[in-house]
Amino acid sequence: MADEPKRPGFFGRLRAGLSRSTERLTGGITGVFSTKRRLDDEALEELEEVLIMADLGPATAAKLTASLAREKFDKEVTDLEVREAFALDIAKMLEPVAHPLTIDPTRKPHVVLVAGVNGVGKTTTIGKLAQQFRAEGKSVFMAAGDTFRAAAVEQLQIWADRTGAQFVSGNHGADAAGLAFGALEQAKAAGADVLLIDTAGRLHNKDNLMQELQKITRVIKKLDPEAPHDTVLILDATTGQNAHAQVETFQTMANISGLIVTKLDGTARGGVLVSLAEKFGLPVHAIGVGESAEDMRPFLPEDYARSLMGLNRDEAAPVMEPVAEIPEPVIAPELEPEPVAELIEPEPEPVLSEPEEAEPHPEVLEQEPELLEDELETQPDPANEDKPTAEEQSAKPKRRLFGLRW
Ligand SMILES: Nc1nc2c(ncn2[C@@H]2O[C@H](COP(=O)(O)OP(=O)(O)O)[C@@H](O)[C@H]2O)c(=O)[nH]1
Ligand SMILES: [Mg+2]
Repeated sequence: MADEPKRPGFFGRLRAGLSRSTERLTGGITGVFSTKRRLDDEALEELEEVLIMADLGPATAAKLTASLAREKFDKEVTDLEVREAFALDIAKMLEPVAHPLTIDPTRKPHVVLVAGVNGVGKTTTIGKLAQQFRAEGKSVFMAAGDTFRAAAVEQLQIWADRTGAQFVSGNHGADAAGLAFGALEQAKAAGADVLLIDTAGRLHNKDNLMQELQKITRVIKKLDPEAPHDTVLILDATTGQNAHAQVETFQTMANISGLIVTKLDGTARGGVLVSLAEKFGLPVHAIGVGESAEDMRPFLPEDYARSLMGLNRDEAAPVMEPVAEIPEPVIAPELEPEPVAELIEPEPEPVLSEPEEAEPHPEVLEQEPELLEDELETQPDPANEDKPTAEEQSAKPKRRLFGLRW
């Protein structure tokens, strides 16, 4: 994969994937600078709004406009100059978090635990990772740890067959930690390079989910005290700022070591990656820009920033042609995201202080087959996905005078 970014068309694919995000941003900026205009407080404020509406978050938006003001306040600027300046600053913000998922060849296997809410793309990402590692000549094991969803097990099996990975699964509802333990035993015995562990994104409640993730970690440590070597949280970019709540919640459950952000092709919310980088500073290993094995890109900050701002890769010239619309991704109904109510709107009190936590974790989880009511909750209307939420609307910057604000 190291050479892949140089392949012709790679940047074009990223541009196409990010087109909806790019359109929202460049459309907004061009709206502010339809003609050459002096960069005054009003223009800065309008720019800040554009950035917030494109999911960069209020803090990042304020930083970007403040930096622009330092350079160009009171000067005549064009939308191209503004986009160039933003792209430069965004690339700088993203630089510290861009870390590919590196497999340590001395570990046999290097264990990667994959976590995240249902529907964010965990299983698909495991397939894409397996494809990448197999192409590098590595031997890969997969553990189907989402044992309650038959479709999830079958889906992973298909990826294993497709990529030539070894597949380890259990009976319906089998204990995920036991399964992971068995998979690690087998992978060790086979001298495999990588073990990818899929997990459930939804159990009966957040405590069950936390216990399961913690138990998987605890149990595999019996075979390898350093495992899992990576615990990767998968985030769906279409959830916008809710991704922040998911990072916070999962950080209380597991020692999240890095992120992979998926579905950047299906959303105008690509700016969320910048706000995630700014807020959490967690490594971003890769991004998903489509459903197929080839649609995972290493995360390259400059390419990402320039794509987002509708700029070509290496030169300052803008891409003048309108960004092509790409079709909505087709999501199989049974695999549609099921956002978890308490993950999307985390309760104010910390997870660990909840009363159930006082009890020791049972070694074997008591898992009931029934779904809880909140599991049947439906997804927020995807048609509204690109519309700013009330919260985002209220995050609009307040008008202040130059000198106080910038
Ligand atoms: N457009 C698009 N779809 C994706 C991407 N990653 C995953 N998906 C789709 O999202 C749906 C849910 O993915 P899945 O891997 O089953 O999520 P999981 O529940 O977290 O394991 C599937 O239809 C995937 O094909 C991506 O980067 N782009
Ligand atoms: Mg899955």
